[in-house]
Amino acid sequence: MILYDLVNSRKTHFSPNSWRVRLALAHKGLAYEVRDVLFGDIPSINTGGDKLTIPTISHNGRLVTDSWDIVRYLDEALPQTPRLIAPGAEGQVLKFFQFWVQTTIHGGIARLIMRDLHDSLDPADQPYFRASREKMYKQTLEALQAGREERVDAFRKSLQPMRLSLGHGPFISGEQPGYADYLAFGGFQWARVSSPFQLLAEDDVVHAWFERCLDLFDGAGRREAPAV
Ligand SMILES: N[C@@H](CCC(=O)N[C@@H](CS)C(=O)NCC(=O)O)C(=O)O
Repeated sequence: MILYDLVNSRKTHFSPNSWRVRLALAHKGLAYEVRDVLFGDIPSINTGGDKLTIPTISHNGRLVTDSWDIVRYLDEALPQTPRLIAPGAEGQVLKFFQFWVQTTIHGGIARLIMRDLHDSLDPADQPYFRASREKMYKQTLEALQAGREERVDAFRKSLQPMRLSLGHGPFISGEQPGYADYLAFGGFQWARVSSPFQLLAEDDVVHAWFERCLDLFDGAGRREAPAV
């Protein structure tokens, strides 16, 4: 199995959508080889076919892109490994949680660290990243990140559903971590390796949960050095 993953100028893996798949692969006990790419390399992964995004995996000669589709594919193709997305309604609720992560966690974090993230990228990727993200957010990266010290409290408040959930166990998924944890983890790991900005207060249960997640699978997340 090959995982195509983005690296920044420090060769650190920062993609939030890849981190959820990395922990899913570890949860399933699957070995894989990582192919480091820059944003500019993504079109060369699949010259003939559809446009891919990161993460993409190659398994038995087949390319699978999109984190949700990758985990579903692994659940189906390797049924002897622990299943991460339940069939039916339960899986649909997990998909809803993915949308919450995308809008509240990724959307909130982007408005706090996007300029730092840009600066952490390989210089070859920076012009593309700036142009595409400024088009997406309809403002400069500097304007997007401005005033973050005053805005971080609102972001922390928006995480209240996680706090309520973590009142029932060490992980969002309960006593043991599951795909909901890996979905949320990806966003915080993205911030951790891309920006020195302190997103979470140290006495927040979300902070304690994130530290627990960094320790999972022999510290797979912690091995990636934080931004300084
Ligand atoms: N729905 C996709 C989103 C993947 C995605 O947007 N990945 C980003 C990197 S984190 C990407 O490949 N961006 C390509 C680009 O901006 O050109 C998933 O969850 O895998």
